[in-house]
Amino acid sequence: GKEAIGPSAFVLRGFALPCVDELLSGLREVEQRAAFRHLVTPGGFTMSVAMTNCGRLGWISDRRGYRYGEHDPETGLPWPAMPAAFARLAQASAAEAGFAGFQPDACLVNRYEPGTRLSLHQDKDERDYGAPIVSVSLGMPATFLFGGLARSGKAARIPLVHGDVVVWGGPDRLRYHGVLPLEDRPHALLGSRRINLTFRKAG
Ligand code: MD3
Ligand code: FE
Repeated sequence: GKEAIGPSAFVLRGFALPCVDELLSGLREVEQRAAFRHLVTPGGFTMSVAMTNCGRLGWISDRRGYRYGEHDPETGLPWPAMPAAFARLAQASAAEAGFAGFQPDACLVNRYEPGTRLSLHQDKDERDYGAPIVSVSLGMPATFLFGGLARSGKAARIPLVHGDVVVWGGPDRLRYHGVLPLEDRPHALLGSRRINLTFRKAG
């Protein structure tokens, strides 16, 4: 099923379920080479979400700002390659939502624990806003906040569970969004964690 949550934003319920095993083994490879870490914002706050990346470009934040780069600043090594199962799912999800030919060069991996939240923000660090963004939810359920083009507007609350995929593009690409603090509702495979894979064309 394809649920529209905006003019060009869709939830694909359970779309990732057939490839969860492959995604989780890909994730283990990625986190072995590039460990999860808590980044610091330019304002000096430590993010409650732990992050890592795979693909050619990785998203990072530090006191100097937000940006994409080819190397993990912790190790100096290139980010791990995007596992084939990640790239296939991202492309198939985008196509399902009407964005044929999506070729992400960046996958940000977010790890949430009980109490972790992501405050309302826009994704503005990518070069080309023409490409969609694909997000895959694994593990504990979360409530996603989907606002408008201004921070002040009222945000819709969208429940996301293990296996759900969301695709944003076109006029919805710059909408404010965030994640409410996670409740502790342990998941059979992932325990008290939520993993979100966010695929982007950043370069
Ligand atoms: C809505 N992560 O890492 S991607 C992020 O659950 C982020 O970890 C969310 O927001 C998470 O920046 C899910 C959701 C997302 C990405 C881009 C969007 C939602 C969006 C662009 C426009 C509107
Ligand atoms: Fe975001």
